[in-house]
Amino acid sequence: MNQNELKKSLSQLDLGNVKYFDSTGSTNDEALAWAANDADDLSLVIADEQTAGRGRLGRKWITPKGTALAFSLILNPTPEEKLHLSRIVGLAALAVVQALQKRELSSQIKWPNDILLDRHKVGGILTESVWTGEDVDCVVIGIGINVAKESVPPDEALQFPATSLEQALGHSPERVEVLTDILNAFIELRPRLGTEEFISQWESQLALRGETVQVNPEKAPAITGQVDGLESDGSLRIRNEHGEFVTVRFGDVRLRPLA
Ligand code: BT5
Repeated sequence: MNQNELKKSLSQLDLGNVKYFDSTGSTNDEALAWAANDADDLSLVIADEQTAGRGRLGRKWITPKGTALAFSLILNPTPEEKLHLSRIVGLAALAVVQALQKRELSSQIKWPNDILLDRHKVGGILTESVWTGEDVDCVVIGIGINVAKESVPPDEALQFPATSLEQALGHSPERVEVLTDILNAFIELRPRLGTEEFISQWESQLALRGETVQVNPEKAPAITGQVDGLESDGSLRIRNEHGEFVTVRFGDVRLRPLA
C-alpha cells in the first residue's frame, strides 16, 4: 500500500494517530495494545497483510498481502455513546454499506457483523471492548474487506460463500479510497448512534429479512424462524415457527439448509 497516498488521503479526516504495517498478526491486537497505552480517539491501525487475522469466537480472518483492507479503529466512547455500545457494530457496518453505495454497490448487513454483496461475504467486522471494572475504556472496531479477487479465501476455508469488490465491480478499486470513504461515513454517522432513526437505518440494510434462517446463539439451542428486524439495542428479532417473537443478542445466522 502506498504510504504517501494513505497519509495524504487520511489527512483530510479528523482521525487520531495512524499506524501502518506492511505485515502484522492482527490489526485488532495492535489496536488493543495501543489502546492500553492511551491511544487518542479515532486512532487507526492498518495493515497490508495479516498473518493471524481474527474473526469472532476464535475463527480466522484471512488477509493476503496487497489484496484487501484490514484495519482497526480505536473509539474512546463518550458517556452518551457508552449507553449504546451494542450499536457500534451497526455503525461500522452502515459505514461500509455507505462506502460501497458510493460505488453503486448495494450491500447488506448479515446480522451481526457480515457485509454481503449478492449473498456473498465481502467483509467482516470484529468489535472488542476494553473494560476497567464496569466501565468501558475503549472499543476497537476491526474491519476486513476483500478488495482484489485474490483476497477471497479458498472455499474450504469458508463457512459462507465469499466475494470481493473486484468481482462485484469488474475492476479493483483503490484500497485507500475505499478506506477513506468508510472512515468518512463512520465519522458522519457517529453523532446519530443514539437516535431511533439510527436503528431504522441499520434495519433497512439487514440481509435475509423475511427469510427463514437458523440462529445459533452461544450456549443456547438453535432457533429457526424468519428474520423480522432489530431491537433498539441492535439485537436480532426472529419470528419462530410458533409465530412468537424471539430476540437474539449474540449468535450466528445461517440460511436454513433445505431439507
Ligand atoms: C468476522 O468474523 O467476519 C470478523 C472479521 C474481522 C476481520 C478484521 S480485519 C481487521 C481486524 N483485525 C482482525 O484480526 N480482525 C479484524 P466471523 O463472523 O467470525 O467470520 C469468520 C469466518 O469468515 C471464518 O471462519 C471464515 O469462514 C470466513 N472468512 C475468513 N476470511 C475471510 C475472507 N477474507 N473473506 C470472507 N470470509 C472469510
